[in-house]
Amino acid sequence: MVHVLETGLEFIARENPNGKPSVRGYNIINGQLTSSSDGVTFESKNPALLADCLGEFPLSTRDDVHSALDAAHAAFTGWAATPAPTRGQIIGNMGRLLMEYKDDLVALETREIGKTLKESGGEIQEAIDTCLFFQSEGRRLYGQTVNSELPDKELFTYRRPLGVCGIINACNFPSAVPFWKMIPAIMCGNTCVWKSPQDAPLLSFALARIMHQAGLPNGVINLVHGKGSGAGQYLVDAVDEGLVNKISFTGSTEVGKMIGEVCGRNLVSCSLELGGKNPLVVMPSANLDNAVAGAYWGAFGTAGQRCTSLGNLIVHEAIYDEFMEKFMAKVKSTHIGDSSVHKDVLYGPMLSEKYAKDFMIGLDMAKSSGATQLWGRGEITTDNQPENFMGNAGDGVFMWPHVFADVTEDMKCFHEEIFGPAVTIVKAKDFDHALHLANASPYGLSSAIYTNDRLEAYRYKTGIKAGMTGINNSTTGAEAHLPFGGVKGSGNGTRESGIWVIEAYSYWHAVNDELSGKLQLAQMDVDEIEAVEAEVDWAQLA
Ligand code: UN1
Repeated sequence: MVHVLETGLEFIARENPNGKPSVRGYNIINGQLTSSSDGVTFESKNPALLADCLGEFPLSTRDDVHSALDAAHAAFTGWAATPAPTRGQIIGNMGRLLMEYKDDLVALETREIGKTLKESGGEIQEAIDTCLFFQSEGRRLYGQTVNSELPDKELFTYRRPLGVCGIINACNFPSAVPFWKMIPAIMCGNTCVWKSPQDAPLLSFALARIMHQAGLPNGVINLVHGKGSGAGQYLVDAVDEGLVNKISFTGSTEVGKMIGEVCGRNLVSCSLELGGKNPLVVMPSANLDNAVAGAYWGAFGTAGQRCTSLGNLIVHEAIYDEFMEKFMAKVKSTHIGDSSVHKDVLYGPMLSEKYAKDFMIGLDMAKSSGATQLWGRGEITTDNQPENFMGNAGDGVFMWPHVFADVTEDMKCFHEEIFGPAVTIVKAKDFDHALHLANASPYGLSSAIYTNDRLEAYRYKTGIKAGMTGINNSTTGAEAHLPFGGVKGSGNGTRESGIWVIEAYSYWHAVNDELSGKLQLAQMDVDEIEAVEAEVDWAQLA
């Protein structure tokens, strides 16, 4: 049965320049719309048009987070006992509802975080793909039957849910990533407290509401809005209070390490998807136009605000000049603007003013590292705009595309992620040097190589230390059924997506069923079969 719900949102009086409404947003705790316990709110603003306010949302308090945790604990037993295929059916309903509302959600995502409509479309599709994949996982969620070493005894394995999961995601993938986390979590029978990203509360609310509309029982997913240092921190603190059985976090390496420490000292499982300085190598045998297209998209698509965005572009010296000529021509032609108004822009604004501020700090770091700034002049303003900027620069937080060349391994900007439209370019002497450079940053999320030499591609794929590698492809483009995640500073080895993520949201329960009616001791009561003593000369047959 599908429960049809009103959005539950009220419009608030506000004159947005684009005529769009502002709403009073709510947390969703135990299926009920609630405000923060002290009534304090924060605003969500359209980064392409800062005067456009999407609404006011509860700045959740510690009490609110605790209410959400209480609801998740209360719902756990019933949800864990719900047959997995039924849980899968509800997840399937979610996917179908997302399809039905796709166009509206795409427009909302673009309004709230400024991604192009095409990219928002790709992202909602990734959430749909995740639902459709895990709908049928609900019919699998297999355990095994295992042979015992003793007679009249059976062994089994079962996947069991962990309990209450704290979900904290970033706003650059505000639909796909929380679905990557919560869909497998609930499919395995867990319940969740979801701390929405500070810069995407309205979209998060819509998604959580749609999850309930799909038939999700109250309390299985509880949404709390707020800031990382507020609601996010309260959720992490709750690990120390024994109220959380799992944290799944996507965000910075610095915060990820802090979460890992808290979880570690409590022996609570955590999934950490963190930063990256993703390398892309271009070798002389590559199709250069193809390599330029992949590097350009990797660096500047999504305004460089993907975890998988290109960081270090490593170009073999033999084709450096030719590659750079083509690459820079593309960079200089970049169309930038608000995609909900201007078609065919490569990228829109920064995700929010906060991301814009942090990006400017990253640019200063690159400059003071000693790199050569080939292109880019910081924030786009009315009197500082590139040729193909579309719209009014002062309306939102837009950035030039930036290219830093002559980067070397000893520079800070070689090692540190710059979250935004900036690429650092390194020249390589030969393949071994390129592979060395690709491995030399502290991260290991995504990586790529453009080459038409099969042995080189093989050596790159076996020599690179990264969770993901593209061959003749960009650093981005994960699909919903492949494992996503990194090594080194990019995470703690857990994976999102596909069947692999199930390990992150369930534990193995080994059960033995003794049917013999007596106590049989493993290892000790096992019949020992000795090999027959015989002198056989096999050499005779050779
Ligand atoms: C992220 O940046 O956190 O592969 C997720 C990609 C997307 C997912 C990125 N499908 O770039």
